[in-house]
Amino acid sequence: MKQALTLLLFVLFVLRAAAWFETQAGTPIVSPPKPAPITKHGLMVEIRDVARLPDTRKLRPADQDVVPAGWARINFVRDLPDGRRFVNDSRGFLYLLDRDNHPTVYANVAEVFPFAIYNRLESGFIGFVFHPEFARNGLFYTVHGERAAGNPAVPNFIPPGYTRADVTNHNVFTEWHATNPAANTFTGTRRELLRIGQVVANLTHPFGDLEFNPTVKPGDRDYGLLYTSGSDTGFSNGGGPNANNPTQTQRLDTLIGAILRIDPRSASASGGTKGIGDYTIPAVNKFAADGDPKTFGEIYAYGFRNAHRVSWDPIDGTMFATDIGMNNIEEVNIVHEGNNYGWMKREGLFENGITRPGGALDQLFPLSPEMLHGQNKDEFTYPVAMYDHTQGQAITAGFAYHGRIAALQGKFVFGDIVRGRVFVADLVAMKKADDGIPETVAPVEEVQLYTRDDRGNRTYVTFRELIEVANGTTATRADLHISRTRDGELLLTSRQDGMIRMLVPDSSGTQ
Ligand SMILES: [Ca+2]
Ligand SMILES: [Ca+2]
Repeated sequence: MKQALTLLLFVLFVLRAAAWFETQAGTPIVSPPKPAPITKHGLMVEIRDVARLPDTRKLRPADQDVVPAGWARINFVRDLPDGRRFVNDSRGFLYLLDRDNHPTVYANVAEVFPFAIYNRLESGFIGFVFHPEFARNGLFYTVHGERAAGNPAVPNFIPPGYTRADVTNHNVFTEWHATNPAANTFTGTRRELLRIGQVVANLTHPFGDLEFNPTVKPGDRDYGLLYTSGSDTGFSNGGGPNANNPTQTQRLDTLIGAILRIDPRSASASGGTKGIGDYTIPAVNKFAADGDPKTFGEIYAYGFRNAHRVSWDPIDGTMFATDIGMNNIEEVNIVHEGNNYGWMKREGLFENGITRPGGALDQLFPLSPEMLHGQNKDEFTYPVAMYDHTQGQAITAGFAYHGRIAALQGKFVFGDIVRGRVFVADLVAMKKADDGIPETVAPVEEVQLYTRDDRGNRTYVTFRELIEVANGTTATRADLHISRTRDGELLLTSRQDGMIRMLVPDSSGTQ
């Protein structure tokens, strides 16, 4: 019954979307299109505080900190199989939470990267991930941003057509080797994997996510391979003379705009083909096996603007990427190796104006009805769920949920970074929308969050209100990020208040 209802809603949504697109066809759209607003349909989930990181507000001079008033700036929470939980403050600390969720510094990342910068939304110590065999090999990986000025390090990669003189910032992947993986503070060595030069004015859209596919086992062809987010490295709106440059996208002879898949082992250790940095190109990668030296073997899928998070459905291994749009459309994509996800030629189900003579990045043009219906095909893969900028400004991570909260089971849970709204789309509908037909997309609905006090009383809240209460001041951005625990539950964090919160089954039964 529930499945039938979902299907009915899906069909209704498709018909409605089709009608909407029909009326738009042929006319340039220079203001944000307005599909149906995302509304609530009775889905309510309890949210509870788990832990708060130490206050690092005074760590950097105010002019070197993107949000000086932010208590701590969390991007990722990661659990190890042994139960230890780690979390980063992008101001430069990797913390370990003990069983009582008390944080201690595991590694002082800022200390070892003196050229790191902290003045952008995605900057400083941006992300980290543990190797699936960390318990045995002690390996984990970080990504951070540095300034180029005065920096003696030489990038392994500079976008085609530019030289080192054009490089403004660096985006760096590092492998850390813990001498004793069981220790609760890091001691060990580091090895730089890849250093990418960015040439736009600001550190915009750096690679920020490193992931291992958690759904595969030793022996699988995907096991131990490191995935990255997909990034145009600021060639859309990174500022300065080199921004707004569509010629840097839609090509395979670059790392720009692509989700990469690499074997993090040095080629000297693996015996395989060396990549652009100190890592190995997986021989199984499509663009490594194509016999074409002009297509970079690191590329897994391409055509992304800022696919800043990737994740997998633990049930069937479906890979997702949430791609932050320019002025108009936020996308959830199902990722297939070798596919082209459209940026800068496409944004959502639209042609982006930048690729037309006299056009601009903030303009959209509708696809023809034949294209939308899938009667005519192009070379692009379109999103399976999306929303526009009347509803939010930047999509968060998203996860296929199969945890303890009944209301969220079978949903893809995501949200909007800026507004802090929490959204879901039905996984069955999303997978059905992965059909090569642009206009079929899964409907999105909003989750109503609530807290319970000591007496069990329910209070309806927004994520942003929770931050404002924690900080005792208003927040211009929610800076919502989402992480997944080792047992599949969801942690909501913010770069504003340093609190880790969890979505939990309703606690009224336990009061
Ligand atoms: Ca190739
Ligand atoms: Ca579709």
